[in-house]
Amino acid sequence: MTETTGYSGGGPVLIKNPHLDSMEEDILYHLDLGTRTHNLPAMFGDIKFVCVGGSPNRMKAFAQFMHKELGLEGSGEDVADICAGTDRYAMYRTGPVLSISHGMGIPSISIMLHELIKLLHHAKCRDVTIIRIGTSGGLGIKAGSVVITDTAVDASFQPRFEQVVLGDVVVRSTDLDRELAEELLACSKEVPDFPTLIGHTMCTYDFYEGQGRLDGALCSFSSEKKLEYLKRAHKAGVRNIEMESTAFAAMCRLCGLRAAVVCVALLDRLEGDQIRAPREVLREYQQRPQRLIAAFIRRRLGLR
Ligand code: R2B
Ligand code: URA
Repeated sequence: MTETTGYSGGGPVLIKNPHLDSMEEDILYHLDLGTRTHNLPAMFGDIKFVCVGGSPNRMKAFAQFMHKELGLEGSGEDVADICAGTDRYAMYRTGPVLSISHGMGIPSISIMLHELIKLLHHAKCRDVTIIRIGTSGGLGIKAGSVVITDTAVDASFQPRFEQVVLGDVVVRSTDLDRELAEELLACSKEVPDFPTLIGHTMCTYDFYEGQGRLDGALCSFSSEKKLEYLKRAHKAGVRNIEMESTAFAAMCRLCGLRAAVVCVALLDRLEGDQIRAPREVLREYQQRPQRLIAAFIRRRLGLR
C-alpha cells in the first residue's frame, strides 16, 4: 500500500485520523501536555517555526541562541522546558519558534512527531515551517559541511519510508519541499564560513552495521564491501547519512507541514568510521545548522 497524498505546503496542520474528533480529551503523554490540562491555542497558536533535533541540550542551546538572534528582551538563559514533567523530550519556545528534541532514530522521532503534529493541530497553528537540525556522516564531503536534504532515501537509496501497520507494510513518500531547500541554500550565503550544499540524505535504522561501519560490536562484511556500498550511495546522490529523515519527511508531508532537513557532517564516511574530531570542534560543527536556520528565520521575519 502506498500513501502519497496530503502535502499542502502551508495552511493548517492536517491530521489524517478520523478517530481524533470523537475523543473528548487528547493526552500527549510523552510531551506531558493535553487538551484538557493545557490551553494549547493560547500556548502555541502563534508558532510559525518548529525546529527539532536529537539532543535536549542542543535544542535548549538553540532556543537560547534564537532568543539573542531575535533580539528578545532578557538574556534568554532561563528558558523553561515546557515538557519538564517528562524526561522523554525537551521543548522550549522563543517568540514564534518552538525547539524540541526527538532522541535518536526513527521510533523516537516518530512518537515525538505524532504528538507534536497533534499539538500544532489542537493549537490551530497555521503556515508552520518545520526543520530538523542535526548531525550526520558525510559522503564525499568535507567534515563540517552542512547538507540541506532535497530527498530523504532509505538504505536502498529509495525515496520511501516503510511503516508496518497492522502487520502490513505501508509505503510513504519522503520528498521534501524543494523551494524551502533552495531558500535555505540562499540563506547559507549569509553564513559563508562553512560549505553548504543540497543533496540526498540516507536514513538508516542503525548507526553501526546499518551505516556500513566496521567498528560496531557486530560486523558481517569486509572493508571492500563497505566501500563499494558507500560509493554506490554517493553515485545515487547521497551526500550524508543519519537516522530520522525518512520518517520526518513522510510524516510532515502527509500532515501538510513545509519541512526541511539540515544536518552537519561530522566526518567523511569515505575516509573512516570513528568520529575523531575534538569535542570543541564537534560543538562548533553542531552550531552550523543552527546559525543557518537563525539566518533563515530572521530573513523570514524581515529582521535582516
Ligand atoms: C545523527 O546522529 C545520531 C547518531 O549519532 C542520530 O540521531 C542521527 O540521525
Ligand atoms: N550521525 C549518524 O547517524 N551517522 C554519523 O556518521 C554521524 C552522525
